[in-house]
Amino acid sequence: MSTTITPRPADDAGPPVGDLVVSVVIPCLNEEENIVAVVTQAREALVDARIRGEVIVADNNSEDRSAELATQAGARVVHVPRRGYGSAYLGGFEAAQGRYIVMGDADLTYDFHEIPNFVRELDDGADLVMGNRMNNIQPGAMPWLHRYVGNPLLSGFLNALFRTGVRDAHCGMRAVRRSALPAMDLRTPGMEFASEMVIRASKANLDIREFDIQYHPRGGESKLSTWRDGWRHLRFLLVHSPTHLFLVPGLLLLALGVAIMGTVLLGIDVFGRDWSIHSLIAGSLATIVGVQVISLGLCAHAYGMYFMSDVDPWFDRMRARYRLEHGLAIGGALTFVGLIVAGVIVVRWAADDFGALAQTDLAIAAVTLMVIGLQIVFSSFLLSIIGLRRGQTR
Ligand SMILES: Nc1nc2c(ncn2[C@@H]2O[C@H](COP(=O)(O)OP(=O)(O)OP(=O)(O)O)[C@@H](O)[C@H]2O)c(=O)[nH]1
Ligand SMILES: [Mg+2]
Repeated sequence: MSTTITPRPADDAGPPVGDLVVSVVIPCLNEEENIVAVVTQAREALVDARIRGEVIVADNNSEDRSAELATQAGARVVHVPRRGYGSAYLGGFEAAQGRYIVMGDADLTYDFHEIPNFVRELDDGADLVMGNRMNNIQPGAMPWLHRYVGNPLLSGFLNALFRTGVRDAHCGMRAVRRSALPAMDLRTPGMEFASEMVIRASKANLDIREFDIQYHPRGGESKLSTWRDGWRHLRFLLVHSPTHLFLVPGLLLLALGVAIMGTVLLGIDVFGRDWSIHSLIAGSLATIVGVQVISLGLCAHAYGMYFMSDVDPWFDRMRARYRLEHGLAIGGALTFVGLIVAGVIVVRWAADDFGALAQTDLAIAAVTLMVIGLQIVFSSFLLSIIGLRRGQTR
């Protein structure tokens, strides 16, 4: 690489001029025990590797001397008013001037001498390069719960939903091509920022790579709250995947409901039992909830597409093929069939001289059809309304 060293004096807090290759961005909240060593190591790593770079510390008004010490150690300190790991990075990214951004914690858990390895991958065309800590965790570096439960479960769930191929999605040491950031459109303020980067890079079809790094015990106090931050990651995964949050459970419920109702209404013998009324009510409930949840999923997809530029190819194809009128026709037809079934009940009742009413099976079927028909009619309108903003109503 044809880069030159530009070591800066510790008291120079302004941005260096010229074409910078690497901006090391370090989020920092009350890390006065570590920050000098971390900034010094990052600067040394740049000098040793003859990479022209800068070190930025993104601080959220640390209550200790972190910001002052970071400046003294030669970092450019960016004060980010909004609290949070993600907010700190977003502020740091805005200030960064390098072609590449290398990210790492201010707690001595990562070795900034890895910088050239990240740069090599980026030079080779990668957009996002992830460290993978899981094969090299030093004793005492990661609690048992995080190592064997939290990280594998959350990374596994992330890959089940988004197929990113990244094995350690929460690794704090990573590097990104600065010009790839607009495509990633990052926005989350908290620790879930780590997941967001991986998911958005994958959705934007960026070149993501990963290699093994060491993970060392932390100096100072952890800012990670296992349950709160674990939940924030999980919540982020769920709300960014309407297919898995709504459509998969909705379709399963619908299939189950229809199967149960069909079995009872057609009098199919299962285990030689009479599965009558109670099963039918359960089947009806599953059918209605299933349709409702699917409708919510479609609306969530439409919202993602029109308001978040989050386009799922199959949803886009479906949107192109189906119009509001298709939904109204399907919903209207189901409601109509439900009304016919209800009419049959009334006719039979009349034929029985309005005697005792005992057509519960048919009544449940009629009500179910009418409910899901009306749900589909109104959900179709809602889907159409969500598209109004961009004049995409269909
Ligand atoms: N500016 C800023 N930095 C933060 C905030 N929360 C955490 N950090 C920094 O982000 C990095 C990651 O936080 P850590 O506490 O190390 O969390 P972790 O790496 O997931 O877990 P441990 O290293 O085990 O504590 C550290 O450098 C923190 O100082 C925040 O709200 N604002
Ligand atoms: Mg850390």
